[in-house]
Amino acid sequence: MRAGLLVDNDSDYEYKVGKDKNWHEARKACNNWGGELASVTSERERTDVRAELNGKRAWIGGHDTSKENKWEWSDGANWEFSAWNRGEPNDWGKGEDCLEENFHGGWNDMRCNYKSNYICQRVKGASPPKKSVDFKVYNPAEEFRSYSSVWSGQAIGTGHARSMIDSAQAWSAQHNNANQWMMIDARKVISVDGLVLQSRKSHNQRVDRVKVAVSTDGENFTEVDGGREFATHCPQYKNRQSKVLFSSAVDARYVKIMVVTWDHHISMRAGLLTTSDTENEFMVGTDKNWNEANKACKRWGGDLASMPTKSDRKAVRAEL
Ligand SMILES: [Ca+2]
Ligand SMILES: [Ca+2]
Repeated sequence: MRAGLLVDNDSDYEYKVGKDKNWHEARKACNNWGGELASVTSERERTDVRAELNGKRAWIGGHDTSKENKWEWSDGANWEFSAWNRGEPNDWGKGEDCLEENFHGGWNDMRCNYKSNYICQRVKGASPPKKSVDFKVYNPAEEFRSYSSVWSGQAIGTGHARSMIDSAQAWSAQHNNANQWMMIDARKVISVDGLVLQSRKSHNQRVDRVKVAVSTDGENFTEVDGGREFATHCPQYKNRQSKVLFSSAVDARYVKIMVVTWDHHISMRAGLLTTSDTENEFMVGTDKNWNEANKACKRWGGDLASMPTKSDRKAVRAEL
């Protein structure tokens, strides 16, 4: 089973061979086609891939760009098979961090900027994804985030309980185990296309794989893409944002990001990718006590107005 993709039957994949791209360009071309550089996790998959290549050297999805000699597949599949040539990988010269097939019959690590052939794989019939530029990053305030546990039990919005994209810290869990999660409240039901993620700003701590569950009411949660594990591709020590796209948009107000694997410590920052309008809308009513007003707002699909920031208060006062 390829952990990075939904299906577990090799015959559900199709391949495409291209040429004259470096590894990163090749990966992008595969993404634009709706797939990834091929991952090769068994002798049988290798036979399929080599049949497509017909003897040509080509990039496949393996790389050790996150950490020298820690090889991984760009589609998130587990690294559980290899077919290195004798003496490889050797990280020759100024370094070789990308994987090619059919170099003298086997695998070779090669410098990633080398222009070569490449082979993509995708789930049969998958369509090219919407461009991530079509989505905007929605980064709700710290007040609208909650956590399974927080380092030192710090309060929401302080210390290690700050998970907004570009926050000075990151959410760090109290415990490192696979029961940890963080949740973002979008404040109303929106269409969520995926996540934007960052590792912790200045420590070698990140989350590598997550599952996602969503809810419109905060009580009944559904796992996105049937419980698929998403590779975060969060670079270490970096502020660079990394995007995770769901196979299709989901309606959600509450988005729960559940940690599966991590590096050093569970730490992450996150926002939502959406095409929805995320501005608040308001409704003003009359003649109710607080409890009645609260109920009326809930029936309308919202809440009594909160104003965690000055600009929120300004918007509310403008309505009144
Ligand atoms: Ca290397
Ligand atoms: Ca090499």
